[in-house]
Amino acid sequence: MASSSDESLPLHESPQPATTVECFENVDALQEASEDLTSTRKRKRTTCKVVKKEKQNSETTKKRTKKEIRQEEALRKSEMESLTEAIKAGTYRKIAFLVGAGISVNAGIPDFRSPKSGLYAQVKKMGLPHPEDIFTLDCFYDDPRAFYHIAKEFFTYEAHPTDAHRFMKEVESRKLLHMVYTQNIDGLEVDVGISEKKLVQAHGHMRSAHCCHCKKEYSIEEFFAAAKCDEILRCSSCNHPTHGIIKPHIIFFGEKLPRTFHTRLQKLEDADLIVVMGTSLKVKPFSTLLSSVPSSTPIVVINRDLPASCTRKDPTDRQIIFFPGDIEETVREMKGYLGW
Ligand code: CNA
Repeated sequence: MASSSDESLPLHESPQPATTVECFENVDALQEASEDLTSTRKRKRTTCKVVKKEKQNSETTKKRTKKEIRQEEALRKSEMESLTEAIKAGTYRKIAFLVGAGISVNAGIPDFRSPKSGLYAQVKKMGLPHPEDIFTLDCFYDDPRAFYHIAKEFFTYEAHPTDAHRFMKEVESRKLLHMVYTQNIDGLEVDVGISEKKLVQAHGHMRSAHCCHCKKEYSIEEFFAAAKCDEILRCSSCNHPTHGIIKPHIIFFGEKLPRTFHTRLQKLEDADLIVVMGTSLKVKPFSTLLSSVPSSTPIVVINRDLPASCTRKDPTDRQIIFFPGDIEETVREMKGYLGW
């Protein structure tokens, strides 16, 4: 299912890194960007409002007739009813979630690719031509300041699980959860209480850190303490001049995914329902996960837009049920139908 026409920068195909100078020159701009973000958060989580505005904008771009809207609403209602009736009837007992940054947007953490509010747009606006370079080892070794800055601004913010996280936990509490495969590094799945054995944090997490050269472990508190003072934490053990830098346990573009991603990959085949939430499915190899799902397994997509890899003409006629709109609203609607 992975689209060969993906525009994004796949995890195992690193982008051409920007020059060191480009990274350096834009640290001040990033500072300004993050000041913007802080005031945005102060103004009662305006991120969510921006997201809503974007939603309205995209909806008005394509003018739909009243009849079309009524038809869409009727279809949504009937699909929501049959899905939730099937869950209530016990048809699906092994539900697997494939999730991404979109489920944490309502917690105040921007995603990558939303056109205005996404992290890439905010960083790009400030003049960094290739924002994704911040997440490459080449740029990190050249100048870790940009990444430290982003980490300080976006991941020290105290975020709490959203309704989407709570929905997954509810599914687990009702013994219907098969697995959660997340691309998120914010750890909100852990905070909401998803058990470790049911969770794959495919792109790592921000709970601990290590030296990129000798792998010595450091606490995330040490990392953030340095980041907050705009200092770079270097390894006191190996003192390696270029690679002895402390980085959280998150996976950069081009790095290997954690072992659990590979060892628990096969479990996806046994799921009887797949729910995709809050991801553009543009980052490989995560985006290829759906290809290991048998074509008889229905896929539910809860997202503002349908990921490109889900719209491709599927010769197996896979059933894809798409609930467009805000994730939080959709999961609340679903819970209502489920009577949870
Ligand atoms: P992405 O490419 O930014 O896609 C996010 C998707 O969510 C888009 O399709 C949006 O339209 C959709 N979306 C955002 N908000 C909403 C909403 N409120 N309602 C409905 N849909 C919404 O992000 P992906 O997760 O697909 O990309 C994978 C990257 C993002 C991974 O490498 C992550 O580590 C990385 N990331 C993680 C976080 C985090 O941990 N919270 C934050 C930013 C980026």
